[in-house]
Amino acid sequence: MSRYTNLLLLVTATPGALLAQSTRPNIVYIMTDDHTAQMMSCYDSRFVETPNLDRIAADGVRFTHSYVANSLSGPSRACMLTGKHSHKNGFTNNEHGIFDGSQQTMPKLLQAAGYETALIGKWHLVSTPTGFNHWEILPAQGDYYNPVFIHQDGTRAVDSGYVTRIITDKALAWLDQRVPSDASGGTAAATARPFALFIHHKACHRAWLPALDDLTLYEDTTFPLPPEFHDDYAGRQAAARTEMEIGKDMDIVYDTKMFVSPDETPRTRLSGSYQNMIGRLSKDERARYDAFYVPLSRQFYDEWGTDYNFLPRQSQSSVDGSRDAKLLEWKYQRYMRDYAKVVHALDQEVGRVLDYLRDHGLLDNTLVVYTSDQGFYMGEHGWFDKRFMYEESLSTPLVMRLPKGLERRGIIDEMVQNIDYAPTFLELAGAPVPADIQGVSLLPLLKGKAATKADRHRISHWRDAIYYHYYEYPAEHDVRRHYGIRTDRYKLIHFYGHDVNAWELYDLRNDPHEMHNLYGQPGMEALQRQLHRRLELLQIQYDDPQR
Ligand code: SGN
Ligand code: CA
Repeated sequence: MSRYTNLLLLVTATPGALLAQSTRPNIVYIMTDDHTAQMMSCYDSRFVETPNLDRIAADGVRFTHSYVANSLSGPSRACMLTGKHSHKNGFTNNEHGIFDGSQQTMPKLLQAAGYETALIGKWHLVSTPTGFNHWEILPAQGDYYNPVFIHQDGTRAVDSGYVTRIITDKALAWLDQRVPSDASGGTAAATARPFALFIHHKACHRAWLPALDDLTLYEDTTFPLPPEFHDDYAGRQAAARTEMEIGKDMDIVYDTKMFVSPDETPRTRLSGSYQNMIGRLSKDERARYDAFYVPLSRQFYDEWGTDYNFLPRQSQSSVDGSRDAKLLEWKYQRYMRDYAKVVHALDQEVGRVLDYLRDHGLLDNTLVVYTSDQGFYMGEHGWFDKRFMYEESLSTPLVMRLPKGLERRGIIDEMVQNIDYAPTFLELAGAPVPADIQGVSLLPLLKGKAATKADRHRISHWRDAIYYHYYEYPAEHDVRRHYGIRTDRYKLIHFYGHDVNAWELYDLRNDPHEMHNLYGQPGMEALQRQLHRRLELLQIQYDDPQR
């Protein structure tokens, strides 16, 4: 048992204290898919309101420099589960990866330390989950409407309703069966074993399908364009060659849902995959969906005609301010509105989890983590999707509500990464952190006044740079493979393989939107040398053979 856990027992074991308070802290880890900090009001007030997510930050801590190691679903999840970079856990990309479930993982180590573990929702690692006492997962990406779940006995069954709500229902049902109700009618006490519950949402992944109750939200909102929306990608080869522009790559039917119902004259190609998604709705549900979308689609095709090339191949930088520019902005507004609606449901469902924990006397003895598998572009550089080591998708939101004994509150500015969650949870559980885990425990940052001399030493020697490596190319969206280093001020990236071999260097203080690649510019020689050296040292430290 760690020194911290001993301290916790001492502090909380007052007469009459709930059983829950005298046990090791529970962990509720909520991870969403593609939810970016720009769309969370405690990070960015421009676009949406997320009162429940903000509640976690207001009562706890908010990390301002939180990053992933590989900005893609499966790889990010594998980093989180193992505390190791992709080249060490073996799951480098979604397309060809099968997670080796026989390897050491944090849930397994928590189990060995006496925790009961459960996983509900998106898994995306192909192999059967290991290390969980209970699991119910979506197959692959899963569906928004009436989704199928895979159960532990291997059976598959459809659950009726909207995926974000169903995942929450299942998570609360799991908690219910392990929290016996208190016969005296008072607050229920947890069973003696602490738990770690992993709630992995599908929201807000493409194609951003809202709950039917939320279809009309944000329809009166006109979202401001991000300043670098009309990026021309000058000096950035990989950025110029990607396929994630709202203008040329976002599909009118699949992404912005301008579907004309099959009983009408089909005036545009019908996206099969989109039909599969709304095809899951019951007749009545579909009527509600169509009541909102069909008039919008009619209006769209009336205005734009049916022979218009909705996917102009030219970069939006060459959009001339007339018809194309208008269509481009229209697509951006539809994208933002749909994404905002999906976030709304997410926020409400996270609120339900917080209320449940409060109502069952569990909140004070539970670490609640809210994060995403990566960030996302909301029109920055004219893009949607992620993958790049640029700020919007390298970052991931991270807020935590802390159990008693961890007294830190407010903003935490240190650079943290998703490989840090495993050692954090292990240290919190009083379990040893194996030496091959590459992340570092965040616990010293969370203790506040209770920080020991050793903790303060760890904080004053905190990492001053993070390492990143993305592998999925050739693949959808055409983002070239790259690795790089981010320090508090600079970023050095190497795009490699296939048709690209290019270095990029950014001064994040003077160029926060990463528009000016300084690599090879006069005067950059010394800085470049220094960053190359630091990058190499990180690759040696993490033992990445790709260097
Ligand atoms: C799907 C999406 C992509 C997305 C990947 C990876 N296309 O393939 O836009 O980048 O997932 O996302 S879709 O046509 O199926 O919507 S991840 O978050 O799972 O890594
Ligand atoms: Ca994702």
